[in-house]
Amino acid sequence: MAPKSGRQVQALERVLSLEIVRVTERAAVAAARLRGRGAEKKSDQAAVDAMRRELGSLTVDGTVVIGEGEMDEAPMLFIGEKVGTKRGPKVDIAVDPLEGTTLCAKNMPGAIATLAMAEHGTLLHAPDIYMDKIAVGPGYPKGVVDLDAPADENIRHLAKAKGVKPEAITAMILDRPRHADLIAAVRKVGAAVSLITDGDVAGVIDTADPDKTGIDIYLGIGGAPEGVLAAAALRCIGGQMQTRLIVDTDEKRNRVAKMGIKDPRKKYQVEDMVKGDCLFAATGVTEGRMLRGVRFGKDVIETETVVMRSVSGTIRWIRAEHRKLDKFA
Ligand code: VTB
Repeated sequence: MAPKSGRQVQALERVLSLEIVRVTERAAVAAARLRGRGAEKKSDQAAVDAMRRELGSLTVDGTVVIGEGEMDEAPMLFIGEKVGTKRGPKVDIAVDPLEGTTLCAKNMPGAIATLAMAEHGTLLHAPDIYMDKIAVGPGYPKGVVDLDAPADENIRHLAKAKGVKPEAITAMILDRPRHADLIAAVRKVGAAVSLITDGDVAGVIDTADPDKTGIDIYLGIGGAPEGVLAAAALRCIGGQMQTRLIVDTDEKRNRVAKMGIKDPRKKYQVEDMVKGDCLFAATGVTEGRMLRGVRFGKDVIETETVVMRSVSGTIRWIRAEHRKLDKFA
């Protein structure tokens, strides 16, 4: 097939940005039906099934590169699974059909259904292991913070660049014992720590709009798949993020190598995790700061989705009222 012109590709992409909204909407509604039921696995599976069904009708020749697991575990939406009608552009797809399964099971704020799509071969293929992360929003000089610098130094540099004292900086961190020293270091320099129980995709995105969210920096160790999804969002809205996979066993070294990663110690920037143009979408499952949760009315289901395009930097908030409810059956 003759290569498509830049304009054709852009047009396709524009259409796709609405199409991927449908995908995250479906997953969110499926998961939301099981909110607060204490059923992590069941709600995750419902989101996966719904997302997979909807991905099947997308006009793309897609490959899942961040998914629900590695091929030998044979889940749905496994890494390497082909999705779409195979007629459209060749794309890489990263999915987290239910980011925050625990949040959903407990009906706590912040569970989302999320997906990123990028030109084929441009998304980092990361296994489901831990990743060390640091992220700040747009408008700072490049390198204002560094994954390898001590937390107090990063907070001081960020405060200086923002023109405030460290006391005026708030860092978001996952509330885990592994972060005890990090939390102490951030507090020692005078900054505030905002702890979350789960959901660091939204946590990283929060840094993009500190005036609204009150979050200046994201720090700490979370999932690598979530890291790549967050990087796709930052590629669209701006901001800086550095990450490094935590490869501390031979088993992980093998999995990383199998994904084609040559240097497991590599420090990734946003541009290394998402090398080309991308789209990102997330729909709220439970109520959250970033997105409203799914609302079930008698004859209407309401969803709220954010969808972003890196090419234009446009961020759209799509509040949908669904009236043909059988599509969610
Ligand atoms: C991380 C984080 C996710 O789960 O994967 C976390 O990136 C799991 O951390 O956003 P633990 O293994 O310490 O529980 C989330 O918070 C939700 O999937």
